[in-house]
Amino acid sequence: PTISVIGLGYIGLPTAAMFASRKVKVIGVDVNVKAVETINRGEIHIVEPDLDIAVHAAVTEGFLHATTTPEPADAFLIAVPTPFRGDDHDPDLSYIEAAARAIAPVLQAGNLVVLESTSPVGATEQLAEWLAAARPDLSFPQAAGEASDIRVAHCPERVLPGKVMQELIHNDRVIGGMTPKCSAAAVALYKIFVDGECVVTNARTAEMAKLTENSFRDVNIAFANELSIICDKLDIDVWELIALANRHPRVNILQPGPGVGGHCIAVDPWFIVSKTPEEARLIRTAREVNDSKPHWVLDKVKEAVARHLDANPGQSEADVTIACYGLAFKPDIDDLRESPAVEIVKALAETHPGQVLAVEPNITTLPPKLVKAALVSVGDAAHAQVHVMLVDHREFKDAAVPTKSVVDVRGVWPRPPAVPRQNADLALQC
Ligand code: SAJ
Repeated sequence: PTISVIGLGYIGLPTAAMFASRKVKVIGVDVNVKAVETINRGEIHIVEPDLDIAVHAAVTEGFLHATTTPEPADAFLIAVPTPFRGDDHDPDLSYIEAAARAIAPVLQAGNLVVLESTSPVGATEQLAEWLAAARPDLSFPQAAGEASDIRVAHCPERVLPGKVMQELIHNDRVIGGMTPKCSAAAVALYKIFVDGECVVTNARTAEMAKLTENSFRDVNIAFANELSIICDKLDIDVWELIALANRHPRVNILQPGPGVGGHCIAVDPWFIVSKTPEEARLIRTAREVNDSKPHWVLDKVKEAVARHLDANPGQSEADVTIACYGLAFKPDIDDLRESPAVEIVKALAETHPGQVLAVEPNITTLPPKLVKAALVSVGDAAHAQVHVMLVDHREFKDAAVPTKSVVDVRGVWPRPPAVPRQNADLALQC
């Protein structure tokens, strides 16, 4: 078969390369001319381990080529962004709609169209309607159900950035066709490279399954983040607490951090909330807890600066240098997009009168929004008066531990062991 992948980003390009690696002809389509040119040179415009080798091989062996205009194919995979709009967090399906309109003119009877983008419940049905509207003179969907000439299915991507090339092959896939024949066609397609099981359901359940996976993680991270705030107030080491609680055979608490970043976990739960605002109370609250964590971290840094000034009466805020460790949205990657650490450093650099240093071993230049901060090495940050650990990159675990005022939101630096509290009243009672 010939497979067309619409959207050559973090999901579409690895998926296109994966089909091509199985000697299937792949046409990659993207509106970004630069990305198309880069791929056609056998290079990549995004960072993902092993993707460069796969794309280079696919292009040089002639199995993958990229273009800005869709061409006829047997199957079309749509992997475009699905962000949310404004303060209401309503899903923005305009990229899916644009993809539907773009492929409609080249669709032929018997083609399969798979929506891979993470989508709110009902989006696959909506996609089918957009396709039908763009092909009014053709049979679909006048011939509805199994008689329709185009097969439509949802198969959400579930790969972890940083491990995309392995997870694409080994993860199970949830496949929700508009009809059983649509599901069967999609299973046959994914079986070309997927080793995991392809589990069939309907389109709405497949949509909700993906949203549920990321909401589950968001709710659990919110639990850890809330615990860290509670423990700070109660003078308890949250890292020790979680390690102790996790010794229970049925408890598995995640790790607190500066907040939740990335392009999925901080977005997808809103797709559930926006469809069912009255019912999705826990899911909404988890989002709010995680979104508010960077503000709490900023307050902690301000307290650390104030403590330093109390101990050094001759100094002013302008004399205090703050070193921040980590900018990426999670450890050991270079991806700074939607990163709570970036938001924290940006806010500090814009409000703190002294110097703000950023240590991020995975990048060589700071993004424009951090112009007021300076990118330095771990060693060059040692002289700072306040040290803020934001992302537990492996480089920081072996580096010298700062002895001065610290705010450690990832539990990297050693902390004093818990000792019995000296409490005179309690001692008397004993
Ligand atoms: N985080 C914590 N504490 C933890 C775990 C994560 O604070 O214990 C933070 C990370 O630092 C990061 C954010 O959460 O800021 C998200 O990181 P992540 O590693 O949990 O997930 P992503 O966004 O890289 O990828 C997720 C994955 N979903 C699940 O694990 C359920 C991935 O499988 C999905 O394919 C991806 O979202 C997606 O594209 O939807």
